[in-house]
Amino acid sequence: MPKATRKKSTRDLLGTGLSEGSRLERRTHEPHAPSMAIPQVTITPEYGSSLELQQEDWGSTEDGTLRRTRSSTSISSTGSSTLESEDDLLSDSESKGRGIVTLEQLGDSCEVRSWSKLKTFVRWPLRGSLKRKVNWVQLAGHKGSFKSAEEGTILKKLCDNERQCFEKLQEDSLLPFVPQYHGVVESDGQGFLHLNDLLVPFDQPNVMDCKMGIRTYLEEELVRAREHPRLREDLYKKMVEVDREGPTAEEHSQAAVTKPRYMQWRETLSSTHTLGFRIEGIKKSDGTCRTDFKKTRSQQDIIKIFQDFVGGSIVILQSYLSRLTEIQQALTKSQFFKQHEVIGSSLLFLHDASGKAQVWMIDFGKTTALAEGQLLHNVPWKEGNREDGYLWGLQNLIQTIEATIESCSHNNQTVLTPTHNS
Ligand code: I3P
Repeated sequence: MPKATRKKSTRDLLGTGLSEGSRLERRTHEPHAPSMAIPQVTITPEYGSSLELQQEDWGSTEDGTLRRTRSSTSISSTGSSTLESEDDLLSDSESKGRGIVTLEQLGDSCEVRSWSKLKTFVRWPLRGSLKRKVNWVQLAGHKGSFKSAEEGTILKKLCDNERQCFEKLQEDSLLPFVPQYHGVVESDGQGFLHLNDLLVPFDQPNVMDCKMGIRTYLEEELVRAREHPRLREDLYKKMVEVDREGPTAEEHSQAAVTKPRYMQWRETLSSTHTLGFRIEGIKKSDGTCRTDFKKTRSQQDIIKIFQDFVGGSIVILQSYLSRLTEIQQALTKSQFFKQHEVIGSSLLFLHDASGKAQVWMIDFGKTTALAEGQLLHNVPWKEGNREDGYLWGLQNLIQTIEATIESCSHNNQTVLTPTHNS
């Protein structure tokens, strides 16, 4: 394997910390909108009796279309770890993954052996006597997808589709809003995207992952589910954990559901359908993590969660608002955005007690190239039109932050000017 060249980036938002003599062998790659009616897509599975549970992921073909692979994944984005393997810390027992988890309980207690799908990594210094240093936890997403790297950077399991996105983004107006990309590296025989750790500039950050768009699965997944329906017991279990009434009688009798069915149920239950974004997970500086937002749908509920997330700070909300507005403006200029369907991508919110606040666009594993101008990003999705609702969701997110600022101002006024009864 040739020693790869490192791309020096002029952008230094978060610092790279790449050192010579890295143990990583490098490869050559361098790096209020109208309400939207969501048509229900009918899946007509030929329910079979054998339930084969497989972990599949999306990779891309040379022409840029996505295909299922077994090795790549639409995972996220940020962090670093001193663990040898994140699986040591996090694994599959959904039953424990529903509520608040205190990070101090991590490590040997295995309290968070809980989330089978873990997306956003959060670096977090843990207190207490752990046998080894643990400074990571994931909020959501695919487990085992991240590795530690040189200081200030992380390795994210290679998904070729995401690699292509990062490479195209290097020349795009969205560049200041995505994690700095240092190319592809190989470690222990596996490929990884080498990215900046977004948490580095923060001291005990508060972190929130919001998944964007009105749709979280690809149209290709629907087609596949119709042609080759695969029943999944794990998704059925996740469904009944949240809502016993979720599955149909037939699904109950089979104790399994197809993935598009599960994804659509998730979207309808949460604010994905009503607002075009949903909260996936929150880690607060007090050490708690919440991932129990599957039923969080109304704007009022989201406002309360945002308010709690920022501790009522209008300054932080205003920073978030201005960053989101910058992202919105960059999206309108972006060639990349004009030419891609953006599915399953998140906005990562970060702030700390100093008042520093940032928002980053992350997770491009399911972002697919399309002909320029094919998508408007703010009109309803109908099977075949590929619309993702990203701009619509962003506009609603901005409005929700504005409403949260109003609500915080009102609360502050109430505190400052109590009513006096004479
Ligand atoms: C998961 C979530 C992930 C999805 C995963 C779901 O549900 O929707 O985005 O992975 O599918 O199980 P939940 O958030 O309720 O845990 P992809 O985005 O990669 O499709 P999977 O189980 O097939 O990995």
